[in-house]
Amino acid sequence: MNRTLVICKPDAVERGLVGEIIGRLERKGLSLVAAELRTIDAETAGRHYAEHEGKPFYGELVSFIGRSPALVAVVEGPDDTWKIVRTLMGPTNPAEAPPGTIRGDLATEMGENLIHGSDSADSAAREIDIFFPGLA
Ligand code: RTP
Ligand code: MG
Repeated sequence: MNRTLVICKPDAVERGLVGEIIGRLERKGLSLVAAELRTIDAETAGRHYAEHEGKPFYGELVSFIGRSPALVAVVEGPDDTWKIVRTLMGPTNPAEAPPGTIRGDLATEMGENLIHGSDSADSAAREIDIFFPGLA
């Protein structure tokens, strides 16, 4: 089995879409290994989004991800589970995300795109270790 990190971002919790989002992952055949509602502090957000440090949207991103509680989860499935989650999520910009994807069906804005999923096997291991040490 293979694991990845999923975050139902603050907008998803605020809009009451956590069940819808996690339900889509579960219906696909993936399972929850861990899940916790938590307000992500700036230091943790900085570690999680380290690859984006220095980019114009970085400050807004860190502030958004910590503005209210998020549902942080470890999801398990077969090989390359991170890729399965990314396919279900759709592209970063909801305006370009096709219908049938989480972002395509449920979001309109780049800055409020509901869900984070690790973007590689290495990212999945690194990110799980930030939020749930030992679970990767
Ligand atoms: P995420 O990490 O949150 O799962 O999203 P992602 O992989 O689809 O996109 P990524 O490139 O990692 O960007 C992280 C988040 O930063 C915001 N962003 N804004 N204005 C922009 O050009 C821009 N680019 C990225 C998005 O909210 C994206 O989810
Ligand atoms: Mg990303």
